[in-house]
Amino acid sequence: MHIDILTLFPQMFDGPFGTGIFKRAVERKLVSVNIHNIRDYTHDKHHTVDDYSYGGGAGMVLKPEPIFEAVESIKPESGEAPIILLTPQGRLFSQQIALELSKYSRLILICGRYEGVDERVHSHLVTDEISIGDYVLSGGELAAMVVIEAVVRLLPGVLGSEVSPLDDSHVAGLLEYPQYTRPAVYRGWSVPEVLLSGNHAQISKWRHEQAILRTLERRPELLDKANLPK
Ligand code: 4HQ
Repeated sequence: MHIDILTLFPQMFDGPFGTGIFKRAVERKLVSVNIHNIRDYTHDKHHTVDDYSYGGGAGMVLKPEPIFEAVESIKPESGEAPIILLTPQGRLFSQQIALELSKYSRLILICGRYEGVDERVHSHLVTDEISIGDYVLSGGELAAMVVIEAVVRLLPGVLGSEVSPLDDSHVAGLLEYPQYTRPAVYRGWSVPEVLLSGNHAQISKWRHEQAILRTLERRPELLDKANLPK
């Protein structure tokens, strides 16, 4: 998969992309990323990317021209890649959407700043709008990183063969069961007996029950969508 990111703060991506699973995926050529500075697509001497909002009001709006031109500069080779804007007005990001995006060979993500981007970017350039949740960020960069991290780990070969992303909690529609490691007793708190029993059928049953109980207590609305036997 190839990912293009449009941003005014390219340095923000250095940390996450230079670490861990993502770095390894890039090294193994399972994913490639190109970060484009929106400011590079301005033509005036001050490299202006924002302007006042027509009609007045506080805050600046990102101008359409540099964003259109940045996308057009990468578009010739991009084919049917979705052009995704990170915005609180987008569809709420989920594991289901991560899976959907993981099927594309190419993604283009646009990170806004200030009070937002000119409406013509929404209406005539982007093909998808995604929100990572109902809270306000200062820019779309962290939201883009969240989306990319969730998508990239679904690409074939990115996780080791030992772990399947299809076993993850939100895939099954339930929260994760409790996990323990050594020591068996820590400060007087013991690991549940069944996990030390070596009885794998009983362990599976216990974990499934715990996952359901936890989901019922903390996120009951998830149970409606989970496919559980009667
Ligand atoms: N933004 N999920 C970028 C967000 C946001 C979110 C606010 C997007 C500021 C300029 N993006 N604008 N929540 O809060 O995606």
